[in-house]
Amino acid sequence: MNFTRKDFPQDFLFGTATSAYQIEGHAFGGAGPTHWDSFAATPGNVVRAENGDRGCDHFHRYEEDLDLVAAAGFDCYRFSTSWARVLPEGRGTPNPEGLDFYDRLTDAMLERGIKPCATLYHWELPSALADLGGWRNRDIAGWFADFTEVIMGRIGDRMHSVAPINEPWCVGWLSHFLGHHAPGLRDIRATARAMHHVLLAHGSAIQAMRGLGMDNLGGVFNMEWADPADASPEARATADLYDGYYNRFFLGGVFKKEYPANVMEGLGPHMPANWQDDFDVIASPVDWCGINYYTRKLMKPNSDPWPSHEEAEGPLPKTQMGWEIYPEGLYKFLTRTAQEYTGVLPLYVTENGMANADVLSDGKIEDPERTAYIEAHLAAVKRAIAEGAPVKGYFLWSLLDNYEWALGYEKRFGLIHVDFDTMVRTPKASYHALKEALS
Ligand code: GCO
Repeated sequence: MNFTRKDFPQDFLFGTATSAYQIEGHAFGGAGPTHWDSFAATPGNVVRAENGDRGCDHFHRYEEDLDLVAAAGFDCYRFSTSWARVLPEGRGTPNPEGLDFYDRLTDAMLERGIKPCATLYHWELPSALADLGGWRNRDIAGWFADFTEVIMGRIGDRMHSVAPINEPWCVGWLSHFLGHHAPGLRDIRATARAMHHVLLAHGSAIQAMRGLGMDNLGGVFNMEWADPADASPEARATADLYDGYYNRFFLGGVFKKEYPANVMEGLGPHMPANWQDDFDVIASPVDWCGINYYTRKLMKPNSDPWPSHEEAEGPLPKTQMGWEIYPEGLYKFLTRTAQEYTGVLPLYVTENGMANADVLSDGKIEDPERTAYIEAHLAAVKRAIAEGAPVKGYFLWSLLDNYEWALGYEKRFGLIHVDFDTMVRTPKASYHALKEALS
């Protein structure tokens, strides 16, 4: 790497991130069924109809995995708690094996000197709640607050930081408008409700954790920079709308108690009754703001109904996901978020990384592309800090190659290669480079 720890402020934290369903092995330990399991079992939704039954077998191998986190020199580990592992029916009686697992996982981090950074929900909704309408049902805010109390009642005393929901845009738009993620809906009314209820659930969980006496609570938002595909005012407006429903809707709700006007032109008629009355809960004060950043999109108009736009092919080099590599976007988001939404509140890059078609040869994986990606994005972070953005940490996505949702097990995001037949872990060259930079 072309940097070391010393290039960043002394209190700057380096971490790596994973999520429960992508690595644990959902078939183990008495977890209940989720909407991802039924989504994946439906033809056409997921590559080879793969699911998270085995994941990376982290449920059994978490100690080995945390040894690798510690050996790399990371300060923090960002993990998520599976709602259906803790409450197999979504509500009611907890699964003792599930609570015990997160308890052991937490202690295993502390024993290794790693700060536990939890996310309460990373996309696998218990099926029993999906049957009741899932994110379309306003009651989900209360169900989620109850789940929050159960899991944080057990491990909350040892958390370094907690965020309720990973990437509200994915829970709302990607899953209910584009239909790419569970529950796979393509319906604007469902989208408007899910977008609002996910923020109501976020605020309700923050309040529940304050009630438990917890602090260092935040929100984790994914952001994609949007540029117009050409110089026309129409293309500019489509990029602004993409920015509106992708980025500004969620920041606006949580930090300004308002949704962007260009987004409400489309979603307004489909919002749940009296949505304006929910902002006091949605905007419950948080202690930090997390940004997950991967790429940007070029947008142009089309003749479809609202939002009447589509992506154009971009000219920049791309990752295995087909995503353009655009570190400048991370710099822009860090500075813009501080200036327009969060002020002096600490910012964290809670996810950043790339998928690469890594191959194991002679027991080694050479992934210079990933090393370059990390260098370029950390340079963008440094630039933002130099200009006054209060960025306090960076989490690499991801520790392990894992289940990349609708794309199955073939998109390799890990610092560590996983052989999905044998479950053998092999650190890649980028892992070794990062370890040296952090030592
Ligand atoms: C995310 C994702 C991860 C994905 C990653 C790459 O939080 O964005 O939660 O689950 O694996 O983003 O697509």
